[in-house]
Amino acid sequence: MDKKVLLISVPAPAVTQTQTEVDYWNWHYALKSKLTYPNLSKEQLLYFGNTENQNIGLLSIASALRENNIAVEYLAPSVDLMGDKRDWEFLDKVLAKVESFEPDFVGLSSPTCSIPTAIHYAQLIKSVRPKSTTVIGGAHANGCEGKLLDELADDFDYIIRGKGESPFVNLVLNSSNMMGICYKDNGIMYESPICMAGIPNYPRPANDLLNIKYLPAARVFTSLGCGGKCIFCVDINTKNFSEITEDSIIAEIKYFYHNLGTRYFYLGDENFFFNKNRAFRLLERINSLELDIILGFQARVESTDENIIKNIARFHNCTEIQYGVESASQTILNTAKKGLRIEKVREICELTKRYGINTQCYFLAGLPGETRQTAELTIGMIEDLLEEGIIDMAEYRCVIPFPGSEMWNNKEKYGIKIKNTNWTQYRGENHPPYDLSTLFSEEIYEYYLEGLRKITDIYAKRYMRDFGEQKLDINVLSAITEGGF
Ligand code: B12
Ligand code: SF4
Repeated sequence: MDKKVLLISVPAPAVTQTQTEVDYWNWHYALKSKLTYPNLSKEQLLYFGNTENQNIGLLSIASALRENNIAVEYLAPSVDLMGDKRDWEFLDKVLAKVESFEPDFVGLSSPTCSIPTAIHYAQLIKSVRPKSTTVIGGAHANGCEGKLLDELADDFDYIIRGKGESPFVNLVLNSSNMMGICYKDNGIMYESPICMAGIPNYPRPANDLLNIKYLPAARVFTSLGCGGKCIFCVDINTKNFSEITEDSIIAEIKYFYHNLGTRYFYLGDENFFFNKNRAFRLLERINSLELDIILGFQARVESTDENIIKNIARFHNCTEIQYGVESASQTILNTAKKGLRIEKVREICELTKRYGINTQCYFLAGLPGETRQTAELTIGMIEDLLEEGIIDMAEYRCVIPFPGSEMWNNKEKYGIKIKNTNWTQYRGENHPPYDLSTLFSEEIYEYYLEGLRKITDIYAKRYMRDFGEQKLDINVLSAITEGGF
């Protein structure tokens, strides 16, 4: 009999934001709606939260399963399930689907903060359909080993670590190839190495499974990995930079444009300029499609230069480049293995602005070695760059030592004392679940809030100056906050 697989993207638990965070995100997205997504109407912006429906990892697995004639269904949150009701209404949907589809396997994709929810889902799925086999994968599972892996195996039948396409197919087809698949039997843990099967195995995500009709903004990867070594990173692809075929990227863009009304594409590669010639070729091809779309990119400061920016600027439809900066302290950057000279940040952002492209930079509070002085230095740098108009937007969060990161694996070396493994707390907007030898959790959190307050003040002044005292539409802003890039 043919096997059936249900794939579920487990939502992040709802958080109650402080007023500081509410204000910050409102002004952040008010600005972004003008600078980065100027082509999207109010109606389109209201559907922004649908980006959460796009779990590219699961959609790739779905594609691989289908190639092997395995029936697949896919469920992920969307804008019709926003706010407080989201958690339980999505769960209702999941359980109804389990009853109607009767899957043999249920695959759950979860970051660390959603693991308690994923466990709850797995238990309820088993109570509705005891015959189904539960499989957990994604960012948290990828980073688990030893005791954490053992604990995970108590709640799920199988754990798949690394790229999930081949292992999931092998599991469903009952293959003897157990690469990437871990499980516990009679109290004994069977652990297989993390699967890193490369790009030839990366099928185009099965985007037709997205259970939404409208996706005004979409993320498209053109490559995976970045060649970097940041100690806080848990991206499994980092060490193996790989490129997705150009034809499949073009097909994906056309699919989103024509079928889901996408008008903003975020080429979310960790480092879009890793292979410059390819990046330019790709942009030429996207441009020659002559679609009324806008593009945004993410890149590494150290891989960017004037020639690249000049080339990007030739395409009238690029509104934003995002750069990861993390800290203003060179010592902290060096400890974090960021591979970034701090003076390059100003230089590259200035160049980007000179060519008419908006800039957004990412910063972190609480990296190893953070002190009062370095936290203040970073906040001061953010303020200066924003006030001078060198960067347009800044995101500032607390760093989290996720399982699997170098920070997690070497806590003592980096002066990190984990306070708890209450996984729901493992996200950058919460009180950090750790103390540093140089700063307590509460102090890091206070700097995070102080940074947000300062950014918000500058945002508000800039918005008033450039766009006047327009009334902000709170519905639109909270919709973008759900899914903005
Ligand atoms: C795109 C993205 C998003 C998107 C889409 C998320 C989604 N559900 O897919 C949005 C913007 C919505 C998002 C939101 C969040 N994200 Co996010 N996101 C990413 C990002 C940049 C890329 C992920 C991706 O698509 N990669 C490409 C695909 C092909 O690879 P993949 O996801 O790793 O999937 C492969 C394997 O992991 C595995 N796999 C994945 N799922 C499953 C499931 C099963 C059953 C199996 C077998 C295998 C498997 O197989 C896949 C195919 O090979 C990563 C950073 C990164 N570069 O990895 C962060 C990242 C995954 N996000 C992260 C976080 C923390 C969040 C949020 C909690 C942020 C927040 N504070 O609210 C939310 C949680 C939302 C959620 N419930 O997933 C962390 C997770 C770390 C962790 N251990 O928890 C990451 C690693 C970034 C980071 N370092 O902080 N995110
Ligand atoms: S720049 Fe650093 S954090 Fe970003 S993907 Fe590369 S190694 Fe990971």
